[in-house]
Amino acid sequence: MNKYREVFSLNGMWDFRTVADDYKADEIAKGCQRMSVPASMNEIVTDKEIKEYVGKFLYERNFSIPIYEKKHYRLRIGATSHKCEVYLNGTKIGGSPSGFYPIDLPLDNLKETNRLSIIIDNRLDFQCLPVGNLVDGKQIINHDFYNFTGIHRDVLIYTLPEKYIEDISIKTVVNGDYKKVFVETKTNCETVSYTVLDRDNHIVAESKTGDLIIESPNKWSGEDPYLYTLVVETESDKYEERFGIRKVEVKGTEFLLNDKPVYFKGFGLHEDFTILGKGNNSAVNIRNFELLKWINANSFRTSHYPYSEEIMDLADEYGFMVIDEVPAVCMKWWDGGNFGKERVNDETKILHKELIKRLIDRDKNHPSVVMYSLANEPETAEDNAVPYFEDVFSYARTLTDLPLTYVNCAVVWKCQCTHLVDVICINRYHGWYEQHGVLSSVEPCLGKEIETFYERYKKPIVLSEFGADTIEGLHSLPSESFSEEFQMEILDETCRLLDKYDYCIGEHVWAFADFKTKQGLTRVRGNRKGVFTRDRQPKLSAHFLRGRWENKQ
Ligand code: GCB
Repeated sequence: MNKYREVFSLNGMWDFRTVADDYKADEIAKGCQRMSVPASMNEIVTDKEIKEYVGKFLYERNFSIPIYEKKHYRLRIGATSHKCEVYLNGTKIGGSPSGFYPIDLPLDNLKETNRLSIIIDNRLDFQCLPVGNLVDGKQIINHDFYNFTGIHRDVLIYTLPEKYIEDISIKTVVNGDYKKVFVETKTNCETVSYTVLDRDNHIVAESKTGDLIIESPNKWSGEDPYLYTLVVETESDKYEERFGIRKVEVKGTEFLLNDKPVYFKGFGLHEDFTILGKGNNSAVNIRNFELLKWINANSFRTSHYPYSEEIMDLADEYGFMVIDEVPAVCMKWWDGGNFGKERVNDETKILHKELIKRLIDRDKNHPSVVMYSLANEPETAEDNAVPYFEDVFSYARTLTDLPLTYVNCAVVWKCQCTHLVDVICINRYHGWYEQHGVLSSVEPCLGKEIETFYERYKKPIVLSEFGADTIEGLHSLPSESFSEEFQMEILDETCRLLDKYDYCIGEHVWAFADFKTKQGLTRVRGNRKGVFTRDRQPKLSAHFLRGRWENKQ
């Protein structure tokens, strides 16, 4: 919001109900209950049928806002899960093929009072991301997080002047002196000017062309996440975008930030909290970042989908390096034949590429994003996975200079796609899913695989998931699985192994906090591998990691 632009929030109470597949939103819905936005509905409702409903849901509300002539009105929905259609006063105005991404639509023909209807479809099949399976209307979910349904991020209306700034891309040139900044602006305005403000709001660079020089610039890093503000102003519009100056490079077996090697310390996270589900919440976001800081982490992965823009802003501010992941999760079903006509096919790939582009478009100006992850645990042992990922990776490389990876679960002896990545990220659960409870299996099994990965590819390796389900308050001496002691010991055992290899450049524990999953024999109220509980209190291993990461460089 500024002198040219207004923003109206449509967050709060909406009407809500399940609807039939042919529902068209052409009249005011009857039989609704109240529902909060942003939030998932699943842990709010008390009716089991609604909580577990597979199909379409209606969210509806009226709104009135001031109408100015000569202004564009746009609707911005941060994300719904999953697909959605949007109706204004009974007319369809757009939608989204996927959850986790912003939807931005023109709002024409506004009346004094308007009815906004959002129809969400929570079904997932092989042409969706995440991938799911639908058998005779029955939803089979194989990914290990609850299939939350709802409007998960802010719903806003914003105005634009007649001639406006549509997009800003900021490129900092970090060869040599780090001084140059190039800005590309998409706009139908005639005169554009650029000003860069430092952290104390002093002007440090000005230009009419978008090429700027900042003398003695401050770099963005974990220790000092220095952010500049770029102000783009035209004859009729203005936009402020923060950015940081930092250089990211993979050189040999090192991951360099501003020419210094970094070691990734942190977690795979989830957007997940009690009652709210996947609803964005500032209080929870800040608590998460405070805990990440407290535990001496320096990075995290947005497992397994793009997180809210508020989280990305906080990562810039707090100085966390982010591995930014697209929602390509669950391209591995145990019966095989994942990549081919019947399952993950060309249609899936078109969406996959579109979602890579939209993530990079959304997050390109965040200094915190240091690498993109193009999938989590696809079945890369299959022959058909090779042309699929060759195409996906070469497309992504046309969109960004940042390093790329996907998170691997195929053993080194079978994986066929590791040649595509800049950093090898592997998820391994020795001592948990393999040789359960046997801590002594970690070193020989994981060690052998890490060494083979290195011998074959000579690339840096991050252990992007490892851990053990742990019930807080459960203690055992000597340790047994599910106890707080066991979790601490398995993390200790694994981390000490990683210390042996200088080409291992990071450890991301699974997971930051306990999170909700579908019901299952191995899930006691969800996945309990959190180092923090679901209400964000530390388990024993949090204290262990805090000490380890304080000293680990
Ligand atoms: C994995 C998945 C993650 C699961 C985790 C587990 O490999 O990437 O989504 O939650 O294992 O705990 O099983």
